[in-house]
Amino acid sequence: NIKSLAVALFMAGITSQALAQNPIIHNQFTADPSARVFGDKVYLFPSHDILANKERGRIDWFCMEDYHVFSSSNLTDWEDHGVIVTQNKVPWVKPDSYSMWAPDCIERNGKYYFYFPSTPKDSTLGRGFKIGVAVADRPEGPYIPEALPIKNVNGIDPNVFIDNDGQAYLYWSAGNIYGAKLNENMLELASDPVILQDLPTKGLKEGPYLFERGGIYYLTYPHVENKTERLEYAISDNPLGPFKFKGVIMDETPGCWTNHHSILPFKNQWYLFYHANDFSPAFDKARSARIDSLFFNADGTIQKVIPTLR
Ligand code: FUB
Repeated sequence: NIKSLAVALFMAGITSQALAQNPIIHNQFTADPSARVFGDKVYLFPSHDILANKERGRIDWFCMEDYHVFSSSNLTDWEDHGVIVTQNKVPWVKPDSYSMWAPDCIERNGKYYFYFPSTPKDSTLGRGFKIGVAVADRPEGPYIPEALPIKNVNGIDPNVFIDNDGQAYLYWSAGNIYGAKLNENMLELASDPVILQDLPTKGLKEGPYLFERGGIYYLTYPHVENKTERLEYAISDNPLGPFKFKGVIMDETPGCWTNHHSILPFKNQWYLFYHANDFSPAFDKARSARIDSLFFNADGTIQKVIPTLR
C-alpha cells in the first residue's frame, strides 16, 4: 500500500545518507527504548514496530510481533543481536495478536529478566494486556519465556527497578501508573499493586520509568495533557510514593502521539532514550529511538531536554 511504500522510500533515503545522531537505529523501527548498562556496554531493548496489513495486525494501529536487543559501547555504533522473544514462541501469548508492546530488562545475580506485555491466548487468564517475563544468562539471550504471565498484573509498559537494599519493584500502566514489590525470584509480586500517588489526575499516563539518584526516587512518565505525550517527572523518598510532580522533561513531539523513554548514566553522563517518528512522518505507529544528554540542576531537578535532530 501507499503508506508502506512511503515509509520504505523514506527509510531508504535516510539510510543512504551519512548516519546522523538521531534516530539511532536505522535497520528497523524501534520504539519505547529501554536502555540498561550491562558491563561496559549499553543494551537497548525497544519495541519493534512493523506495519500491519491484511494478513497481520490491525491496520493503522501498533503492530509488533517480536523484540530485538541492540548493544553499543559508544552510543553511536549499535549492534543488532537479533530477535530475543517472539509472539509465537511465548506459551501464554496469542500468536496473532501483534501486541508485543514496550518491554524492559534488568540483571539480578547474573540472570537477565526481560519483561514484556502482550495479550493472552487463554481467556481464563483474563481480558486485556498481561505482563510476562523471559530469563537469560546473557543480555543477548537466549531468553526462555515463563509459561504464564505475572499474576495480579494487568496492563502495559513494564519497568523494573532494584533499590540499593536489594528490593525489586515492578511498575506498569493501565491508564494510571501502578507499582508493586517483586519477589527475589523476579517472577512474582511480593505486594499488592497500588496506584502511584500524587501524579496529575487528568489525562493518560503510561510508560513509567523509575530511577534513584542521590536518595531521590524519580518517577518519569509520558502524559497526554493536550494531543500528544510529553515526558514528565515526579519525585519521592520512597519507590512507591507518594510522589510530588516536578515538571516536564521533554515537550510534546508534534505529529507523534506517543513518547516513551528510559534514563541512565553511562561514562559520567546521563542520557534520555526516547522515540519519535523520524522515519515515518505520516504514520506515528512506526517509530524510531533517539538519545539526548540529560542534565540535573544542583537541587536535583531535571533540565528540560530539547531533542537533537540530526
Ligand atoms: O509501543 C506501544 C505503546 O505505545 C507503548 O506501550 C506505549 O508506552 C506507547 O509508546
